[in-house]
Amino acid sequence: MKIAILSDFHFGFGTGTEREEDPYEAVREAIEKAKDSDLILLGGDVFDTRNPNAEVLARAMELLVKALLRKSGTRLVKGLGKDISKVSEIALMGTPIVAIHGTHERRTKGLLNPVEALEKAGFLVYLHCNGVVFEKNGEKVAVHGMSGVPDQYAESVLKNWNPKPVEGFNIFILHQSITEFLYAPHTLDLNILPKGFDLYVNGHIHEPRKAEYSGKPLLMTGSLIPTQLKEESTKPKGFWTFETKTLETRWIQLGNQRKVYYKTFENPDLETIEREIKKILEEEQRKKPIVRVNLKGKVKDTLTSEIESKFGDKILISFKREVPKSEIPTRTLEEHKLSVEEMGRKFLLENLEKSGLDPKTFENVFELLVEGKNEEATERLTRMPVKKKPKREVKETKQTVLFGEKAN
Ligand SMILES: [Mn+2]
Repeated sequence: MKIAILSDFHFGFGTGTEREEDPYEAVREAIEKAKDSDLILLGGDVFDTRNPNAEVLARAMELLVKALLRKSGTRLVKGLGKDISKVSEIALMGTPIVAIHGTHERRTKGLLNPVEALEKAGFLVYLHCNGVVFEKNGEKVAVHGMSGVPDQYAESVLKNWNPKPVEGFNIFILHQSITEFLYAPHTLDLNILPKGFDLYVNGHIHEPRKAEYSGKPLLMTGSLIPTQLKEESTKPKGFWTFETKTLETRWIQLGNQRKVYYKTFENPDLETIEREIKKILEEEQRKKPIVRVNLKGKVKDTLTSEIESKFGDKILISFKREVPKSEIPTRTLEEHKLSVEEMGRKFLLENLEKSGLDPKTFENVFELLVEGKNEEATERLTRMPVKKKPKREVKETKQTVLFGEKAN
């Protein structure tokens, strides 16, 4: 079978900005270019938020249905820990789409995440710690999927699930920060992944890469649009196709993309930056390019606004100013790439930690609060064990003792 492997569409990213259309345009092109595939795999972060609005949902469905309307001859024959009688016939009438949810769509237990919602509506087959087997012309392909879980729990979730390859070609798909490929506070050691599968696929990491795990190909899907702007984000976006019989792996690059530039300047003056931006504008640009400007050292206060007013209509510019550690970091909301909801989540986590409450439970509590389920949230909070001595209190005690000694 020929399998198209795509991920991290982030539908809804950039809503209300000039980049609003980017995820839809990228996915439209990708689905068009994947038209000869027998099966489509989505590695999570289909949506940018856990509660996409009606506009975003409608546009996502409009694009996904294009694959469902394409005949493929691929049949769903078996569920592996999944009741396939609940999968809609609509999802299986053309080229089937199998998806897991990512970090951006994760919701607390009992609440429907948007990828699951798409399964219910008949647009795809959703996996989380289960699998499905497809068949075409006598060839069987099994997809085993683990949706995104907080990285610190990934190992125990995997252990509980304990997936095993079955007859046919076996694909293992997940959405985690894997140590070798991404820096994050908690990462997953690649070696805890189960062995014996024929192909490993991981979403989440926005820079595509082909690697190996226990002698088998491991594909980092990469995203279809750049979200956080890093040096690696300057590489063109695209997706993978994989041929199960020949193991042929191909990278399909998208054509109609916004170029991304990442420039660092040390003690810059306006002219130096202007010269660089003009060079960018001389290159062929189908869409307004994204330029990330990193400023180091001495920077005139008015510099960024001067550049904005000169080039703001020709490029999408994003400044990052590196400040010495002694200064207070001036990170903006935009730089954190946090929505208001994410900020709320962050504040609640910080407050829980300060109160000596177990922050591991914070996600559930926040979700319940967002849903207006205040009673349940209170109940969970009161059930949480309080740590014996929060670190902060210990420090304060020491300081008091010191002060007392001096006073004496
Ligand atoms: Mn992502």
